[in-house]
Amino acid sequence: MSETPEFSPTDWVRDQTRQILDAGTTDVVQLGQSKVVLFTTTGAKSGIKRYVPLMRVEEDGKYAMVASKGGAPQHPSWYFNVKAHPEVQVLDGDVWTTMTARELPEGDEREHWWTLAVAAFPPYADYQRKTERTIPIFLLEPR
Ligand code: F42
Repeated sequence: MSETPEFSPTDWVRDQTRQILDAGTTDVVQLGQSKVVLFTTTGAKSGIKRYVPLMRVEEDGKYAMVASKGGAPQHPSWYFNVKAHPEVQVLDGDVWTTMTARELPEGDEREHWWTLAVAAFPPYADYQRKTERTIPIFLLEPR
């Protein structure tokens, strides 16, 4: 990548990101039984590139980014960054791929990906119960 992305200001997220980059693979980090992938995003206002680790929700080479932020009342900052700059990179295992993200509207496709997301990481269901917002899902397809 041409420019070195910034790390999260949150300690545990920064530590997991560093573990992945040091090992060169996402295989070294899990939350419980669930796998993690590493994205890079571009700041909506700043244009700054940042690393964003998220749970691995994948099907047929497509990925979902689930903007759960632990069931917080507000969307994570990266949600606005991906809306503004839908081209993201994803590291899954030791392979980086460039993808284009689009937010899924309410409907069958979103339902399908929400089911996959909860199967991949069951706490997402608790996070949705905790918050009044509908947790956004981006679908990512190879460019
Ligand atoms: N978060 C999730 O939402 N979903 C997941 O599935 C998930 C899994 C996961 C697995 C491992 C792990 O280590 C972390 C995981 N996280 C997951 C946490 C995730 O990586 C993020 O830390 C979390 O979602 C919060 O995202 P955030 O973007 O709100 O993070 C804050 C702390 C942050 O980094 N803020 C920055 C800052 O400097 O304060 C970014 C600010 C920013 O993006 N500014 C934009 C800009 O232009 O530069 C403007 C944004 C705007 O509002 O327009």
